[in-house]
Formats: sequence, structure tokens, C-alpha cells
Amino acid sequence: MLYPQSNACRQMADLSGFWEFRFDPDEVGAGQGWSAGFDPAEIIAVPASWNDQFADWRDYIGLAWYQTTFDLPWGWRGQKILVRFNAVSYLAEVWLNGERLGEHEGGHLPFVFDVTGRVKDAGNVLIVRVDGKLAPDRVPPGELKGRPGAAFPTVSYPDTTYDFFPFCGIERPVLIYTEPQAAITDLTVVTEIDGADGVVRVRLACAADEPLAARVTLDGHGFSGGTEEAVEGGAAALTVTVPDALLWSPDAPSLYDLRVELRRDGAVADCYTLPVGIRTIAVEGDRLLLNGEPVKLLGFGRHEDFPVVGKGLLPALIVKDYALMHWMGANSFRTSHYPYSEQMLDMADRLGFMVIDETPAVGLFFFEDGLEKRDRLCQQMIREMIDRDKNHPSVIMWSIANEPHTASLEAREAYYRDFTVIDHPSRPEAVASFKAMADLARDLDPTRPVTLISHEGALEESFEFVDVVGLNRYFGWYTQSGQIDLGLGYLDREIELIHTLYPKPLIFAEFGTDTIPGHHAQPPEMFSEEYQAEFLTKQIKLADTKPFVVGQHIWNLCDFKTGQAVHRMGGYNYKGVFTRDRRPKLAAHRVRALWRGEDGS
Ligand code: BDP
Repeated sequence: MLYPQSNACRQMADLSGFWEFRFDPDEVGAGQGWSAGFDPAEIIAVPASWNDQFADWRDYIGLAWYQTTFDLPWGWRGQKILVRFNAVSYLAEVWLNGERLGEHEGGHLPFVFDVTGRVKDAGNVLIVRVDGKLAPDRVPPGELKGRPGAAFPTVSYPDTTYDFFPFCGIERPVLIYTEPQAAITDLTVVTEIDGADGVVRVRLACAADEPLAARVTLDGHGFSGGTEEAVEGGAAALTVTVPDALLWSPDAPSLYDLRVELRRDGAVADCYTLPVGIRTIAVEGDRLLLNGEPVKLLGFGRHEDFPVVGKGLLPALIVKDYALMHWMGANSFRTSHYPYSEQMLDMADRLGFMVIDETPAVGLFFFEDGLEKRDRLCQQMIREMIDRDKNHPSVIMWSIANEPHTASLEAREAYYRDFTVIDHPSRPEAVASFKAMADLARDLDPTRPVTLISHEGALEESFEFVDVVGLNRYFGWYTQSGQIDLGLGYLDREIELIHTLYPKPLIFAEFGTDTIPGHHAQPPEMFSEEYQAEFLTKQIKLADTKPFVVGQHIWNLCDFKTGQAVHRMGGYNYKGVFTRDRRPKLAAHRVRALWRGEDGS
């Protein structure tokens, strides 16, 4: 899937701004014909979650209607015209001028409607009904009402199976754009390294059944080259070799400019430009290799989360968070727990961050209620994520899920007594689901490793199907509370056990402690800045002694909004090394000193 762009052959306009809006708690909108136009009750900003924009609606996770009007920009008439929603959480149904365009389920991935022939020159009315409800058969799931083995230890309000606020609304831009009639519909760029040469392979898909040629040119760093091939059956494959290529890496995120043209009798019928980073990523034994060299990921789990906008795209926040991560000496992050905005990934390409790109499959459980639908949605989301993000050099790994509830209760009981792993500790439904998901990810993209992020430790049988083991661990916090050294002793034993069972690279995908800024204690005690600093630095030092631990991602970059629960004071998770308004806690300085060298320079 290509992001819309304006160039000599295409045009794009952003429909974001102030839209008309109406909550629909009684679910009367459909019956009253709001899809053809409605009397607005509010004005709302797009993109942004609705929850924090009004005085009384924070916890409203139901139906709401958005409406905007627009005229077609000058010169667009007669072209193919599409509308793209970059993300609507959770389920969107869309009408244009009273005609239903369709619907999309899943809150963090884009969807497109072809509106050619339906859009008027002036006075178009675009209406979106957003359904934010939580349900067991949605991904991520909710409304589990504390079912054992399927939910957080205590039920939070709103009732999610995951630990962040279920913000909803139109949270990323809405774009309208043109495509030529004979259009490049998709590009897949794969890079290889051959000695000192970089090999850039481009696969093009196009919508046209006429004789066309595809042409690519690649420019940058003193190189300029290209090639041309005939399009056959709507596809073409082209290869450009770059001698003495500058490779993409966190230290030097070199990008080349790729320009792809579709040509009819020598004249340009469509064109598209894309930055390309030449790099390889691979797993060899228990090492992760970037450009053939072992690499270690230092960084964070994060959230798209900020006051007032909720999960809404906020470009300045993207800039700020990269500045903070860079200041810390980080080179990587995970898009916990859903694919982030495309703008975030564009910046990762440019700034040299290695990204573990994660689907919205957080808090999955494997009881029957809705299992089949959840499986289908998980697969849909893997497809959509890979389709959207496959051309980013920064994306080095796919994460198919975070913290599924996979182990049987019996297995957990034995394990937490003394790390005994019983035969077949995972629920068979979970094993089947994850095997299918990992296979799908590899089929769609054989060039990137696949990971699963689990809290089940050595009980996670699905580690069998992935290339990299992702482990979330809070020993010394949720267990061994107040006893960091005891917790780390257990962790040391556990990762050796996991490594024996699954001799693959392992990433500490989450570790951290809730920390109230300004709360101090000597000796360190839970919730104090000293406790967080000691916990993180000691776990980092443990990771550094284990060659197979190829990543350390602290939970979390910043404090973030959650539902209300006894373990979430004031409705926040306080595990950030920065506060929600991005101020450092003590741990930020201590970890920075470790990651950047002892003097923190
Ligand atoms: C893990 C989850 C993460 C939570 C974190 C925590 O993956 O989403 O926020 O632990 O408890 O369970 O802080």
C-alpha cells in the first residue's frame, strides 16, 4: 500500500481539521438517517481521540458520528479519486453524499475507498460512524469481566484486556487523493548486500491492461542509476545495483531517492517516489545481524498518548520523542501495542531507529468466545501492517502479538513454584493461532524476522515458531516486590532456561517499575525514582552479560493514560522514564549514562 503523495502525476489534500460531531449513546443515528447528514451537537478536531476533547465524555467508548463537507480541488475532475483514513478507532462505517462506501474494523491501520464517480465538484458530505466499543471478539479484546486467564489481575474501567486507555475516534489524518487511470498501485522494495554493492529490487504492481513500461531511477550519495522493464500482467520486477553503496544503519541512516515511473509510449503515465535504505536484517544462531554485523537494540516500548489529543497524531510529539530517545542513547523502539502512524516510521527511516512493528493483538486470550473472529482479525491486521510498512528500512522485525494469555493455569502453577515446565504448557488453540500468524508474516515478508512478545516465559510454546524471543518481565516489581536483586536472580535463571529450550536471540521487550516523579527514598523503595533507577540499571547490566540478549526495551518511554484500577493511580501507568509531559525522572539520567557511556556524553 502506497501513502498518497502530491507529485507531477498525483495530488493529495488533507481533510483533517474541525469536523461536526455527535455522540450517539442511545444508538439512534442509524434509524434517524444520520448517514445522510445530521445536526451536529459539537465541533471536534480531526485527528484526535474524542475522549479528552470534551468535559464529560472521557469514558465514553460507544458510537459517535463525524461529518465534514468539502469541494473537489480544481483540476481533479475526471481523475480516479480515493479517500484514505489513516486510522479510525475502532470500527468505522463511511458514507459519501448519502451513499455507503463501506466499513473497516481495527483502530490502527489505514483503509481506502475509491470514490470516483461518487464525488461531486462541490458540496460533498462525508460521514463516518465510529464504533469504539470493547468486546471479547475484537482485537484488542475487552469486556472480559475478569475472566480468569483472560484479563488483567483486576478489572479496570473501561474493561480492557490491556493496560492503556481505549481512546477512540478519527485519530490520524483523512486524505483525499488522485491516481492516474493507469496507476502504480503497489511497490515492494527489497535490498541486499553483495560485497560492496547494494542491490535494490523493486516489484511494481499496477492497474492497467495496456502496454506499459516501468522505469526506476535511484539517486543519492553520488550515485545515479536506473533501469526499465515492460509491465506484464500488471507487474514488473526491476533491479538496480549500487556500487560501494552507503548502507542504512542507526549510526548512518543513509537513504537513496527512488523514483518509479509508469510509461506509455515513452511518456510518463504515473510516478511515485520513495526513500530507500539499503540494509539487511537476519537472525543467525542466537544473534541478530544488521548488514551482516551483530546488533543490539537499546530503547523503549512507547505509546501514542498525550493529553487532550489522546492517541491523535501530533507531529511535534513525534519530533520530541525522537529527541528524547536520541538523548538517551537509544537506537530502537517497539510500536507497543499497535502499528504507529506512518509519519512515525518515516522519521525512524530518516533518524536511524530500528523498529519492531507490532500488530494490535495485545491481551489475546484463547477461550472460545469470539476466537475464530479474533484469529481472522489478527491475520487481517498482519496483512494490513506488512502491506503498509514493508518498505521502511527502519522496520527490522514484525511482532505478531503482545502478552497473549497462552499458558494453561496448571502450567503456570508449576512454573512459578520452581520453573518446572510441564509438557505442552500452552493452550493448543494458542499454539495453532500463533503458528498460523507467524507463517503468514513470513509468507508475506520473508526478509524480516518475526517475534512474539510474551509474559509466559519458558511456558510460551509459540516461541518455537518465531525467530526472536520477546520477553516481558517485571521480577522485582509485580513479583519479588521490593527485592530487585532477588527478582533479577530469578530472571537470570529463567532466561537461561528459555535459551536452552529456544536457542534464539532474546529481547527484554519490557521491564520497568511505576515511579511517581518527585518521590524519593534511600534505601530505594517501590515507586521511588531511586527504585526505578536501580531496577533498570541492574537489569541492563544483566542483559549486557548475556550475548543472546540482543535487545533491551525499557517499559516505558513516558508515563501514559490507562483505565482506572487499583494498580493504576489516577488512571496512569507511571513506568515512564519521562513523565507524560516529557520531563526526565532520575532513571533517565542513569540509563543515559549507561547507554551513552559512563559520563553520559
Ligand atoms: C505488560 C504489558 C504492558 C503493561 C505493562 C505494565 O505488555 O502493556 O503496561 O506490562 O504492567 O503487562 O506496566
